[in-house]
Amino acid sequence: MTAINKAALLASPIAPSQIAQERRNPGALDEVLRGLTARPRRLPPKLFYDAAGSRLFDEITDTPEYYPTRTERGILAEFAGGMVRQAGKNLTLIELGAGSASKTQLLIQALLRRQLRAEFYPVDVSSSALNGALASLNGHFPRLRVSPIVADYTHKLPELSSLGGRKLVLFLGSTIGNFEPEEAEAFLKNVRRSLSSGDALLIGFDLIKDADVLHAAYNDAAGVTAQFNKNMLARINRELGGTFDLDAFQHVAFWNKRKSRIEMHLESVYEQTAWIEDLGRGFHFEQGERIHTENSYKFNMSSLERLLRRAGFKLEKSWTDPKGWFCEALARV
Ligand code: SAH
Ligand code: AVI
Repeated sequence: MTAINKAALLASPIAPSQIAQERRNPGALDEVLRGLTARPRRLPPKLFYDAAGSRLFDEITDTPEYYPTRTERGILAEFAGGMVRQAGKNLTLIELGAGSASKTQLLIQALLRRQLRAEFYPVDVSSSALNGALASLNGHFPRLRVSPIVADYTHKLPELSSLGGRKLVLFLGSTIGNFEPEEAEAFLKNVRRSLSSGDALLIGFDLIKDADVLHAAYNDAAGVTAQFNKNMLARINRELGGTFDLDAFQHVAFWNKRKSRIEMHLESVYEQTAWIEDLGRGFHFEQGERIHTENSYKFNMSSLERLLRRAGFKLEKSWTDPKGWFCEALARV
């Protein structure tokens, strides 16, 4: 197997192996300060994903309650061949927020049935997730060249236009739902600008469903989602010298039907002050005060089509599962 363990030189990327596990993280300081001084308080979901958070996300996907990953995997297992065929010939794959890229293997397999060689550029803010992706691809696809890119895709998208061949950008898992609606549109416009005519986007959308199913998916009985949520504070403790007591905050997740989103918060169990050494200040929390850590928007066919259209993409074909819980959409520039 020759998955190439080196970073592609696209957007000043850093090879995963070069990332030192540092306690201090100056890049996160501004965002943490802005978020914790805002009212209501909030922290950006990308802060979930250090090594521990990426591992916890993968554990979430194995809980019986978290249906999105296994539902999307089922759709890919059945239709990957048709998706790749629809996207076109001689494809280069780019995956945004690839994580461990476990479902992507189904598309890679389908692609390598149609073309002799392929290039795969998984992009993620989490170097440990990309290392995991490399490790699991390693040995399976001798005709695939893998070039991981550690980057925050909201700051700078890789220079996709410099890549050869027709591009197929993957954005799986309904990660698009973690953006606010106007951010999602701006983000997809940005993706479109970095593509050429004929290139395609394959994007997963979690669909609106029974409130109990949605609620359970973000409140699993084993408490993995709660740990994932609290990892945000654990990470501030590790990397910014914070003193957050993880037992003094509780995981709160609920379906907000009016806004069509699951909201995740961390709620202060009692009145307390937490310090962040690198910010040189404390943050006071009243009992019951919350930090809003994530929204996970859910879609229907018309809202996802509208989002794609506003971003300059044309929905060409879509695939769903028998229950109609998740939708994989192929959109063209
Ligand atoms: N696509 C995978 C993983 C989804 S989890 C799946 O479908 O299972 C979301 C992934 O997006 C994580 O791996 C996280 O590290 C990554 N991510 C979140 N915000 C990001 C950002 N701003 N830039 C790059 N990657 C990001
Ligand atoms: C990555 N993203 C689509 C997940 C979601 O469902 O919104 C993150 C997650 N949050 C809690 N559980 C999983």
